[in-house]
Amino acid sequence: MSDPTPSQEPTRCGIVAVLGAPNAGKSTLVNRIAGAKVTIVSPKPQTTRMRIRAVVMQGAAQIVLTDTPGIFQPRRRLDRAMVAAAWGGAQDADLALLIVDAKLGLTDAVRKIIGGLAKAARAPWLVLNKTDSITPDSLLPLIAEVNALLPFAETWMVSATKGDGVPKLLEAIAAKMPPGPWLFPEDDLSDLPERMLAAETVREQILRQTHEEVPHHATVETESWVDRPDGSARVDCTIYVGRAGQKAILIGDHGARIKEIGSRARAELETMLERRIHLFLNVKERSGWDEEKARIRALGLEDLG
Ligand SMILES: Nc1nc2c(ncn2[C@@H]2O[C@H](COP(=O)(O)OP(=O)(O)OP(=O)(O)O)[C@@H](O)[C@H]2O)c(=O)[nH]1
Ligand SMILES: [Mg+2]
Repeated sequence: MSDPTPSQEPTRCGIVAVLGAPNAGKSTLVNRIAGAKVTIVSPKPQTTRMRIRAVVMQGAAQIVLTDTPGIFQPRRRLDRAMVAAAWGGAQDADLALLIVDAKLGLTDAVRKIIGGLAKAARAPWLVLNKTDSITPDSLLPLIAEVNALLPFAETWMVSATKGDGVPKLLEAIAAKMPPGPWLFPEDDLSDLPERMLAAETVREQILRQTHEEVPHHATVETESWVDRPDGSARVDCTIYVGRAGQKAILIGDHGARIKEIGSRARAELETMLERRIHLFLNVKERSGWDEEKARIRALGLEDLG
């Protein structure tokens, strides 16, 4: 049998929550640290709707990285469940990272999150992201401004898309993990079940290919997953939208948009799962789905009423 820690270094393990305002680059950073795509990314805010775990090995340390939904002022029942999932992630963590879009700086949304973090027992770390899109001399005033609100234990500057600063951040996180046994098998990169992965991959394409109100008024559920003897799988997903107009946009001229969403999502899934996928999408109009318990629970979220 092979020894999992040939260096004899005692194992360490910890949970790290990645928090911040919508669109700060949390999921991009999680994927960059994990070295693989575990969570969907889009240019639109409120992309991530649930907590998604990525297990990252760094020497004798296992880092259980938790991507969370962006924290914002919730209006819908769905929003409330998303924001609660994000704060829940912070509570369970050994270390919380606050990701801030350095270009946007200290917005009201960031101030509110800092207010929430101030109640936590452990001082979080500040991670200024998108450093590729700013001039470096704006960073020091921003760091001072943020730390005046709450003294962060450490401050890091990264570009999640380019990777600048990420290896050093990863090393520092690993060094901070408390001694203890690993919580997950080493090769257990993510916790997303295949059905959820399929739904999320379709949703990512909706976020990328449609605009205005459509992405935030759409949800995707995998209705059935059938493994075929030839190694392929037939996957049927339902997309719920709030209104007839949104359904029309999603389907597009002669079905062109939904076809493109399906074909890109299928290609992505085939790459991730390394098998052939036959993906079938069915669009349903369902007004008020974002207030429905069953739809919220289907996202793996806890309904708060
Ligand atoms: N220029 C630049 N863009 C970035 C960087 N990191 C992320 N982005 C972009 O920011 C947008 C949002 O990225 P996400 O990773 O989805 O952001 P998020 O914080 O997970 O967003 P939510 O899930 O909606 O809360 C995408 O268009 C990313 O490509 C970065 O380091 N530099
Ligand atoms: Mg995200």
